[in-house]
Amino acid sequence: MEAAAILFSDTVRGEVQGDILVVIIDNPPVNALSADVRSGLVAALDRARGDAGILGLVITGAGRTFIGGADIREFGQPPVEPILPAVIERIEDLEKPTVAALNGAALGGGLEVALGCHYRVASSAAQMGLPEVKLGIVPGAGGTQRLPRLIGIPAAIDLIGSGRSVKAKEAHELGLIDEIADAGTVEAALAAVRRLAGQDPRRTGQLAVPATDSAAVEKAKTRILAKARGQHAPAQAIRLVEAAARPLAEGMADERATFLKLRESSEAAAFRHVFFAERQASKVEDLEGVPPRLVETIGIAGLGLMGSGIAVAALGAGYRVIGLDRDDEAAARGRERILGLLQKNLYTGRIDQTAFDAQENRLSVTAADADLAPCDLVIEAVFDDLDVKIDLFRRLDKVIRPDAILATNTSYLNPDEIAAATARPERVIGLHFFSPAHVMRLLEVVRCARTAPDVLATGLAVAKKLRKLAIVTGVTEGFIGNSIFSAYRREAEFLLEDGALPHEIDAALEDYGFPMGLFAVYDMAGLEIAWARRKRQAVTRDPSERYVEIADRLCEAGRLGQKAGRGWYAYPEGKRQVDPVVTEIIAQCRTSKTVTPRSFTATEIVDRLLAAMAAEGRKLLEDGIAARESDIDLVMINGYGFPAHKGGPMFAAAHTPR
Ligand code: 3H9
Repeated sequence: MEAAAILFSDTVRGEVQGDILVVIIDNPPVNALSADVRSGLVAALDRARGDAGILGLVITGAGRTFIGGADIREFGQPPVEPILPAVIERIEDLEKPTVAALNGAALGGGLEVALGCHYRVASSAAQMGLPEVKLGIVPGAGGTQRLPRLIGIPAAIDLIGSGRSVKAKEAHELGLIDEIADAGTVEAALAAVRRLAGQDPRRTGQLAVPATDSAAVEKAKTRILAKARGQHAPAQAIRLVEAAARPLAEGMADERATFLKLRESSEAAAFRHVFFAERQASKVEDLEGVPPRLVETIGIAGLGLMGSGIAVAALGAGYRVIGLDRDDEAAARGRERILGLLQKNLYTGRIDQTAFDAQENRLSVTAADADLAPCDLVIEAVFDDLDVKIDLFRRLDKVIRPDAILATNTSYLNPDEIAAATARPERVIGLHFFSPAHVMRLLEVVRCARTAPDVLATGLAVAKKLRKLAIVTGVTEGFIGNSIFSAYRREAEFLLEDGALPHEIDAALEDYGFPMGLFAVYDMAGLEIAWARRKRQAVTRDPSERYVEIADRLCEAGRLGQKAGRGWYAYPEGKRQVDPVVTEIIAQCRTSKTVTPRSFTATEIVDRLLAAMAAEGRKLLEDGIAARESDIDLVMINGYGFPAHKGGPMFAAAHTPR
C-alpha cells in the first residue's frame, strides 16, 4: 500500500502504512531530541490518538541512528516546552500500541523514548545506553525509573552508573528490548503493533521493579563508585535507581530535579567541553578535502610490548599486519606475544573465535626487511635511540613502495631528524601510541616539518579505523603530552622542595580525581629511566635553571620504585607506606638549598600544578605545536589520567574559582 507522508514538524514526519502510523525522526546528524523533534512527536501522538483509523504507532529514526539523545547544544540554555519527560509520558499513556523500531543507536533521551514505548524491536547492530554520567548528569526523562523496572536494579546500576552502551544481543538478554529483527526493524515493529492491538499496553512505568538481593546491588554499586572518584553524577544515578520502587511520578520528580541541578554543575560543563573537544579534534584546518592514501597492510618494525600492542590494534581494525624483528627468533617471540594478546581478547569475550582466526590469518612475521615491501604503512616501534631509528628508516626507505608511509613511534626523539635520513621525508609521520597500545585510546599524530598533507590525512584515517582518539601535534621534545607532563612533574618537585610531601601531593591529586598520585605512579613505573635521562641532560642543563635533586638522591640510595621495594614510598609486604627516610632526604635537600619549608593545602597543590600545566600549554599553542586548547585537554585526559570531569588542564585552569 502507498504510504502517505505527513509532516509533524520540520524534523518529524509520519507515513501511514495500512492502519499504522510510522513516525520518523529525521534530524541529522544524529536525530537529537531538539525542541522541534519534541513538538513533532507530540503532534504525531495527537494524530494517533485522535484518528480512529490508526491502530498503533511505530517510532523510528531516519539514517543510521534511532535517536542520539537530548540535544547537547541546548544544555546551556533554559528548557524549552514540551520537555522530554512530558513527551515520553504521553507516549507511554497512549491507548494504542506504540513500538520503538531501533534502527541504530538509541542513547540517552533516545533510549528513554524507547523505554516509554510499549515494545522495543532493535536491529542487531543497534547500540543502546544511557551515557548521561559521561556528561556529568543523570538521565532526565525517566531512564533511572523505567530501566530498573525492565531489567532490575543491579543491571540498571551497571548501565546507568557506568554510562556504557550495549548491543542488541546483550540488551535482549537483559530484557531491555523485546525482539531483535535483522531483516527490517520497521517491518518487525509493524508486525508487533498488529500483534499487540487490542491488548492492554505494557507500560514500563507501571511495571513493578523486580525483587533483588541486596548483595547484587552492593556489588554493582561498589564497582561503579570505585571508578567514579570525585564525580557526583554516578552516585546520584545510583541513588535514583535504588529508589525506583516508588510511585513513578515521585521518582520522576526526584530524577528531574537532580538532572536539572547536575546540568548546571561544573562537572557537566567540563564533560560537555570534552564531548565537543573530541568532535573538534578530528577537524584539521588545512586537511579539508585532502584524501588519505589507501592503507590495507601495515608493517610493524619491532615486536616488543609496544609493537605487539600496535599489531593487536591493527589486526582488530581489519588490517593485514607484517611484523618485523631483528632475527627469526625475535620475530617468532613477537608473534607469540601478539597471539597471546589476541587470546586474552578471546578469553575475555572481546572477540569471538571467528574474529580470532581471521586476525591470526592476517598476521605474518619476518626478520627480512624486504618482506615489508607490500606494506602501505610501516610503523616502527624499536628502542628509542636515534641511531637505531635512523638506521631502520634508511633500510625501510629502500624496500617499501615510494608511495608507502613511514611512521615513527618515538616519544622523545626528533622525528624530523629521522625523516631527514630518508630519501622521501614527506612520507614520514609520527604515530605516538601510548602503552598498552591496544588499550589506550590516545594517539598523538605528529606532523613533521616535511610531512605531506595526504600523509597526515592518512595518519588520521588510520587512527580512526584503529578507534583511537587522534590529536595532531607539531614537533617538540615530548610532543604535547610529555611536554605538559614534564611541566607538571617539574612543578611537583618544586612543591616538594618548597614544603609539600609526596603523600600530600598524591592525596591532593587523587582527591582531585587522578586515578593515582604522581609519586605513586613513579614508583610503579620505576625511577631508573628518568634518572638515566637526567644524568644525560646534566651536561647541557642551564645552571641558572631551578633543579630539584631529591629524585637523584633517592635513586642513589637504591630507591628505584616499587620493584626495588622502596622509592618515594616504602612497600612492606607490598603495601604503600609513607617512609620517614624519604621525608628525611627531602628535608636534607631543602636545608642544602636553604629553603624554609611551608605547608600547602590540597587546593594550593592542585592549583600550582594546574597553573604549570596551563603555562606549558600556552607555550605549545604559541609555538604552533598544538592547534587548540581543547586538544591539549584531550591528550592529558586520555594519556595521562587527568580527570575528564575536570575538563583537562587548560579548561580547569581557566575555570578554577580563585
Ligand atoms: C541526554 O540524552 C539527556 C536525557 O537523559 C535527558 C533529557 C531531558 N547533541 O559522534 P559523531 C553531533 S544526554 C548534539 O561524530 P557518530 C556531534 O557533535 C545526551 N549534537 O557521530 C557531531 O557534530 P559535528 C546523551 C550531537 O556517527 C555529529 O553529531 N547522548 C549529539 O560517530 C556527529 O557525531 C549522548 O551522549 C547530541 N546528543 O556517532 C550521545 N550527539 O559533525 C552522544 C552527536 O558538528 N553521541 N552530536 O562535529 C554519540 O555518542 C555519537 O554521536 C553517536 C553517533 C553514537 C550518536
